[in-house]
Amino acid sequence: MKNYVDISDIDSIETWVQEAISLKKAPLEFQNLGQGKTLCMLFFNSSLRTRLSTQKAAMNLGMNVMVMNIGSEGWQLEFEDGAVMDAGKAEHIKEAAAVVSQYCDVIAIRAFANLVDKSDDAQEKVLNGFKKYATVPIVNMESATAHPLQALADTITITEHRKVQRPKVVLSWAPHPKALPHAVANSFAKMMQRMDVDLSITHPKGYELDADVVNNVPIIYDQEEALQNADFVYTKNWSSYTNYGQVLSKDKNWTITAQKMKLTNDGKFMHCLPVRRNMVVSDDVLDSDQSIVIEQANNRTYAAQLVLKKLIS
Ligand code: AN0
Ligand code: CP
Repeated sequence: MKNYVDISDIDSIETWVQEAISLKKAPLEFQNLGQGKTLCMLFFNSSLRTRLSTQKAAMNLGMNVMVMNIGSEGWQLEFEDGAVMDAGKAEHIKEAAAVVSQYCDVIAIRAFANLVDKSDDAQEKVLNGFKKYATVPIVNMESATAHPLQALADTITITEHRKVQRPKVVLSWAPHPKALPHAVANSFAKMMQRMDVDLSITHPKGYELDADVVNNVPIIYDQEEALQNADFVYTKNWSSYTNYGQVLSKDKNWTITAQKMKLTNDGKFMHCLPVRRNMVVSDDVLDSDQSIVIEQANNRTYAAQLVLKKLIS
């Protein structure tokens, strides 16, 4: 594997999940592997989990870590080929990516969707710019359209908590006051299609995800019908994909409540976090034993550790 930018970079999910679970049992087993190697994490957006779990993962492998909030502290980058740089942008991605590559062995990047122009976001200019011009491996820490480290942690978590071989997994939209990206939902939906699970998606009309992500997965517009007998309820807000980046509904009838969780098969509640309490999910669910969100966040470390281990081995 040259880079980890999408879940399509995973050759065998089953093997990866087992390898990650082994790392979780003995996190320091490869603490000499990263000796003298450096991870550089570049953030164009905020983060709690991704930043700390990826740093922890690198430290468990004995790597050095450099972190830069490049979006707020770096030079403004130009991504267009042949641009005449006579306006605000001070540095071209060609130099920036090549220069960062001089200082480290792996570059990890977070660069969210702008949610203004669909085709612009689909081009993944930041991630692909680094991929093209860096001379070291690239890790996606959530790009415009994908969050593959989250999806890997999610699949580890489901494997650990499943009570049947083929659990019923429901991806449910929930309300949120702000327009959020599709990346988490995209990578989760694609990941579940590669797993032995019975996946369905529920959301209000107008919130259909990219057809290339959904494929043949059933969409159920009635949330309560979708939740029947679910083993895992993966909740996430996203903005409209059709009316790109728009918030079409903040309907709290879609909030996940303890009452709704009663429809499930004693199902587990999942969310990538950060989560808005009593908007996306009610306190009584998040504070109950049905919630596995903290374990999900814990597994971010082992997902990142596995990816870094493969990239530096
Ligand atoms: C981001 C999102 O929805 O993509 C990051 C989630 C990991 N969430 C927020 O901006 C609240
Ligand atoms: N789930 C996740 O990626 O969280 P952060 O945005 O805090 O990194």
